[in-house]
Amino acid sequence: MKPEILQLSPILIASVREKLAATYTVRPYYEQADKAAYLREHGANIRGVVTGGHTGITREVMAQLPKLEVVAVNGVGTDAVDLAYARDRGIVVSATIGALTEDVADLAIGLLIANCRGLCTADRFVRADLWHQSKTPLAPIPLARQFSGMRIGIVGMGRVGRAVAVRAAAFGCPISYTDLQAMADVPYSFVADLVELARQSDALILAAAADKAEGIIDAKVLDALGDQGYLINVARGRLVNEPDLVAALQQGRIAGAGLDVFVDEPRVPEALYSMENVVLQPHRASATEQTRTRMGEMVLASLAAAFAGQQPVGCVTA
Ligand code: 8YV
Repeated sequence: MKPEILQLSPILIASVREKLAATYTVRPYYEQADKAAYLREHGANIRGVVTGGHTGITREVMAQLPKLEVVAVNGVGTDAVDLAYARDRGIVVSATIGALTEDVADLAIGLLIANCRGLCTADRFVRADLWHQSKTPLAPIPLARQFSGMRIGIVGMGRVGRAVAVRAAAFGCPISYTDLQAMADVPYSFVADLVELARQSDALILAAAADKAEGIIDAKVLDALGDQGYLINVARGRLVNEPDLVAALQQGRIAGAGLDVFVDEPRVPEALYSMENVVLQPHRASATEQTRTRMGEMVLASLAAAFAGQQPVGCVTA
């Protein structure tokens, strides 16, 4: 009999879906209207879970899966999984570590360039057929902020932070960073205090895990970043105090923001919709064919390893 898998979020790559369905009995929890009833019906037989980084799995759901052996996260963040509870129960949790680093770093730089160069505003200008109507070409669009050479402050010098730094350095950007401690193996300046890092930066790029860093980007940090500064978030929405960010943008206390993640996805603060100085994405940093295929293959490998009694690559509960 095929092991039963509870699927908590969709998998967008057909070949991965096919392999999953060929090897396991897949129970698409995320599609169910009555999730509690679905768990009552199938929970007792579930041996594996597939979920997304942002979705994770609650302790309450795990508690209803008495035979659960493995949670394979189709993402790198495990902040939405109760790891202590999983460890206590001997449930293996794995993440797709390393598979999405390049894409997330690419999007961070893309968001910053789009934001400070006003790409979306200028795109809307052309689409609205305003270009040929204006006497002075580009007159209604303010001049942009140069990206090359910007002082970049990276919050979290893990895999993604490092990949962002390599890219920004290629644009001639001086790099500083903050983390729990200085890293001996990176050539960038360490600034222990986040407010000080913001003060020294033209753009802050968030690449930190959210587990113990909820709301670290607040009014104080944003004011230190200042009215010429940009905030880019490709990590987790809850690193940012969202009302503080909205107020800072509304009042021109920072220059702009590029956001791929939000506190309560898919809800986005409505005030952002009409702002020209923000670029918004629906949590898409890892959403390329190549990366999602790699991630899906890692999920399949994690399930196979765990059911064979081996430790999956990307295991975070060892
Ligand atoms: C993914 C993420 O979009 O990796 C993560 O932790 O949040 C995202 O990159 C998500 O996990 C896709 O399922």
